[in-house]
Amino acid sequence: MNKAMDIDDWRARIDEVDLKMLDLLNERANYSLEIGEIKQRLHLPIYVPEREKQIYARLEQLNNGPLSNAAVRRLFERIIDESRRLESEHAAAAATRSLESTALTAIRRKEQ
Ligand code: PRE
Repeated sequence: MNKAMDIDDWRARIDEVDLKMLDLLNERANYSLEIGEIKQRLHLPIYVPEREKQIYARLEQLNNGPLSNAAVRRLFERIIDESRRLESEHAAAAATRSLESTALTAIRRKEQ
């Protein structure tokens, strides 16, 4: 009984942390979308391996465990992978919108 209550307490704490992480992950994703828009304007590539290496090196230096550096790296590889995916999806959506608007303008001109 006590054990079960203990587990529930820890699970409640995990739920709280998960919620904070969810907010932070979405905050991070929003920042990467901002970067993605700047990159689009400047025609820069989405994937910047040197920056990713820098992020892993910094986090590995700051890591106090119990997660191993390899585990931290794996987690952030997933996060950054999703960040790149989001930037690509937004870039593709923006390119589609721009194409559609160019096509619409051409059609309207023809109709005049
Ligand atoms: C980010 C994503 C993709 C890049 O390869 C490097 C880093 C990241 O999620 O941290 C952000 C980003 O686009 C950038 O810093 O250039």
